[in-house]
Amino acid sequence: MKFSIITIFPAIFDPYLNEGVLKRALQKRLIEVEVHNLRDYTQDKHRSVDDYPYGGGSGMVMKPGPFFSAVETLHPDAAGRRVIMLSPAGKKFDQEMAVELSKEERSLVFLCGRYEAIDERVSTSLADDEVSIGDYVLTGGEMPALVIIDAVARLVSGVLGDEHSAEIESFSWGILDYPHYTRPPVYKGLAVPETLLSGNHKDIVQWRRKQALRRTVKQRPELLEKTTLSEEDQRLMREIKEESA
Ligand code: 4HQ
Repeated sequence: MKFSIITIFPAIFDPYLNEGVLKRALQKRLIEVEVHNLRDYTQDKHRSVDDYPYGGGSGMVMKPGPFFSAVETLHPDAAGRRVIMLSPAGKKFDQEMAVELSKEERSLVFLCGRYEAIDERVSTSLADDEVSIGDYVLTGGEMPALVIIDAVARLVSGVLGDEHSAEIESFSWGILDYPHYTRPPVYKGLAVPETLLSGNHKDIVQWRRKQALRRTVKQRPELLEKTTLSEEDQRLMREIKEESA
């Protein structure tokens, strides 16, 4: 899986990519990340990437030229690239999009903007997708690009150990995760739920599923609209409702 990043702050990326799971994935050549400085694709002696907005108003706008030059120079074959512009106006990134992107054969090229905005012609005529990581305003597209790369890279085969591969395939996202515990069995008077200490695997699986459903109803009920619950899940849901009644 190949990721390419275009930014005026290339130094942001190395520290994050060179730790943990992503560092190992890079070492194993399961993913490849190139970081390019947008200013290398400017023409003027000041290497300017922004200018005043047509029509007036506050803030600066990123010029289209450097983004077009960077993409066309670095990825001249349009069929081999998928250009993703980070913007709060984009489609909201979620796990479903992460799965879709993880199956992409083309290089994923991330355009990271700074300042007030990027000239509209970048989104309409250079980017294939405009993506947002959430409804808040950041100072740049660099963290959104890292968020997406992180979520996509862990879905690439071999990046997580086998211990986690079942989780990726299964239903485990769509509803919230169940609560996790480790030693000690009692900490500051707070006990681990007894089912988890029982050694009864069937009971544990059912307890976890019910907790996951309970948590989802309470904290993220809208997630349940997207999911189809099994007969067993529906039974557990009835139990949850009766318990709270
Ligand atoms: N920005 N999801 C403004 C974001 C953002 C987001 C990126 C701020 C682009 C110019 N990007 N720049 N939220 O807030 O993706």
